[in-house]
Amino acid sequence: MSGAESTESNLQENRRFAPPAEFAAQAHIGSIEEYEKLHSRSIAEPEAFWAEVAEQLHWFKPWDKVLEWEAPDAKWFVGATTNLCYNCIDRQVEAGLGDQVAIVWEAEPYADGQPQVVNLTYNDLLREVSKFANVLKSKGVQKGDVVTIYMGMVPELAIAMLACARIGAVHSIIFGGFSASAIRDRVEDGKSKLLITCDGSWRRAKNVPLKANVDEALEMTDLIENVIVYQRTECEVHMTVGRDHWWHDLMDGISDDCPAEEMDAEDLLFILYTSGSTGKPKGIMHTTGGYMVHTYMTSKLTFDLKPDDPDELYWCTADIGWITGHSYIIYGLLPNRVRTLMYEGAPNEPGPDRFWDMVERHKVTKFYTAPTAIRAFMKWGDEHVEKHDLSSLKVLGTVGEPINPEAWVWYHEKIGGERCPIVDTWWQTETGGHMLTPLPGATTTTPGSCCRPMLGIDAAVVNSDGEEVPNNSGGILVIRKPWPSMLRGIYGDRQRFVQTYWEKVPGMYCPADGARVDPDGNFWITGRIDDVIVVAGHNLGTMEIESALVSHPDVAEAAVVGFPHDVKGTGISAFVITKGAVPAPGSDAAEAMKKSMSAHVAKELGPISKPDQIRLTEALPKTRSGKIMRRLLRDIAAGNEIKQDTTTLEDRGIVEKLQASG
Ligand code: 6R9
Repeated sequence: MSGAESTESNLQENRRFAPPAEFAAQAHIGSIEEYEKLHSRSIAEPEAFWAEVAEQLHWFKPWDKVLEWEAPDAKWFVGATTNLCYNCIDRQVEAGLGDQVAIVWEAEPYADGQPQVVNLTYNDLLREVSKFANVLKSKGVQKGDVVTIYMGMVPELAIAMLACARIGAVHSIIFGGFSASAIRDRVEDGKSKLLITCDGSWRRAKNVPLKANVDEALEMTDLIENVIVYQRTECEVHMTVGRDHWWHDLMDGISDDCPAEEMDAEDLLFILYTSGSTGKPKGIMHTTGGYMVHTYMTSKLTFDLKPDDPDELYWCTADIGWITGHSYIIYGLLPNRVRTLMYEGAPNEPGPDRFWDMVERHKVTKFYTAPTAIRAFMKWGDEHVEKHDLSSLKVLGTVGEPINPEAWVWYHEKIGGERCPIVDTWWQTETGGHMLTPLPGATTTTPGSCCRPMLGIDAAVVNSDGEEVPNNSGGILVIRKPWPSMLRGIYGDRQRFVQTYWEKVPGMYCPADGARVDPDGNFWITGRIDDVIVVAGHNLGTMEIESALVSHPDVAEAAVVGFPHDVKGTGISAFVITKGAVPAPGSDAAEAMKKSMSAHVAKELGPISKPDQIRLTEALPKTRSGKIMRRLLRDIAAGNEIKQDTTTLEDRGIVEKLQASG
């Protein structure tokens, strides 16, 4: 089964799954009629609708106006002040609920066969976050400064980000799987002067050398004045005197009194980099008030969160280094006063049942993961699932890429015991929170479709003139009205922001995904319409991988495309023109060269960008005007028969050669 086949078969998909009556009866939104009524009103009267949601949160000063909109610039909750960290923590403490658990953390590796689990209450968080906020201040961090965070999945990562939000510093979190040059690029783009990291992080019982990667990055830029190092794996690290400080030394004896800064609703909360279709990653900007309101509401509705149920335990398996972790491990969850589970390590360590073992031991109620993980579990075998009691689960979610119906049905049967509604959530780093998704108590789902727009979201599928296309015809997905957690820009690049998102279909937000709407009004995402590929749920720019390849000494030119991959959804296929003679296909020299190129990409960009296939060649199929025929490369990579017209090719023999070299 592959991603591409699934798109084909989706047109025939006709299975329907209604929410179980018992679930619907207790849900925040319990019928499709109720959803439709609320949705229509949210589109007709957006300001009144969002104001009612915002009123459920804490504001130091109320807004004068809900929305000021002049495309592409939105200002939400104009004139209001608030603090997201305050809404995550202090509010619960002030309501007398400080002893309740906020974050449950499970470590890797398992010590003595017993997993180490840490519970952090709202009181614990308030103390630790306030202390660390004072540490940041003591190092000169001020409101508006960009703080870079490059850590593993330890509670201190949550503490660090919340501490930034508390004092109004803008965090820029870098996924721990990225390499030194990615750190350098982001530090320089954000002009960041302080960086927080760990000595190392645990993944599959191996130490990931985070601090060593930072050291390498900081040899390439001198912007960073202070590095704070949290000790996790106790691996050997080099500490540069005057620049590097241990987290525990700085926290020792510092005051735990640090009131939350009053932030303007439109003050920058964080930047998070996402791949674009040109080489350079985009620093997506999110601001305080709107992002808070949207992630709060969508967490509550999509997962039907119940703060007053003492058994409620929500688990999103993403890394906090991605938007999913930002919005749906921390910022959307804590204001909902629901326990959120964070885990360190990998889905198959210590065994291929790690997730199900965790669900059983912790009695997880709401579970959110990616299709790529689901497909991996399918492949590893049902026996790892069947030995665990998963009866605590109530809602299952997916995010990151289209889910093929087979994986959806497996998730429904094997994990959800045919009783849990599945929410297939479509959204992006740029949208901040859920945009298209079923609501678990209201929506009759169909495998592979992310169903309907979230409340307040005006989504449509249009042609390039912005006109809606008929049902079941493919088109461009657009969002026609502003929403609170929309990106406010690309850090330092106004022009790119306007061009990337607002010019394809004038006046509407264009996420660069293709889609269609079926006759029931359900949305189906058909894939990216730009040069971004979604690999194992991660956005990768093909251009970025191409530039990494070209910086290898043996590479003259490279073209990268996606191809259907059983587990990752999309795999990475690279076509490389070598500088010297092309080694014979299958020879040791060819294999060694490919290996060295792969390792080079992993080093430049991180292991997730490593090509799954490399074809070494003396030429690439190009049109006479010199354009690489990417569509043709996609077919070759997928092993498809070439049906396209290749008459415009400069050298037609090249296609056969490439097919033979795969
Ligand atoms: C949250 C996140 C965004 C891109 C997006 C789309 C793809 C995400 C999806 C989905 C189909 C879903 N995508 N969720 N495609 N169905 N439920 O993943 O953000 O990393 O920015 O990626 O991922 O192509 O445009 P981000």
